[in-house]
Amino acid sequence: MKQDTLLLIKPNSTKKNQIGEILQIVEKNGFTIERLKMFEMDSDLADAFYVEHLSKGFYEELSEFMRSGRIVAAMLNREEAVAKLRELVGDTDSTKAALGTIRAMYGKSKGENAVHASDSIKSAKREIELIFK
Ligand code: FUP
Repeated sequence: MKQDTLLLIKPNSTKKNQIGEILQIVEKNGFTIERLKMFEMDSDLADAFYVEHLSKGFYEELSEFMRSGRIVAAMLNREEAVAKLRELVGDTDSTKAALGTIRAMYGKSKGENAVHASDSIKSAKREIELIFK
């Protein structure tokens, strides 16, 4: 079934001029870019986007990182988009991500992991609404 998911290219990657390369990988893997947006997160948007992590010890660092530069959001469509994008993005911790995944290629650590990919159809709907509203 065709579905939409959300990819965020995080500030560490936009700073290194890796937007084009990452979008190219995504397109080569069968995803169609339906919507695209460049923006900066403020603390309200970071709180809303990562609401499940608000009470975690790493949250302040996560929020600071997400507010440290420009972000590119891409709404992507393909068959089984949510699961396929998670597979292409790799493990949260870039140092543990499988060879060939976007996080292995462009990420540095668990925090600075280059990209975000929605983890379920429900999250994708919520995140797309939040970012593209
Ligand atoms: P993911 O779904 O792979 O993006 O991972 P999570 O939803 O578990 O975490 C969201 C973001 O919080 C990660 F991209 C990085 C950050 N994080 C940390 O910095 N430390 C942690 O221990 C867990 C997550």
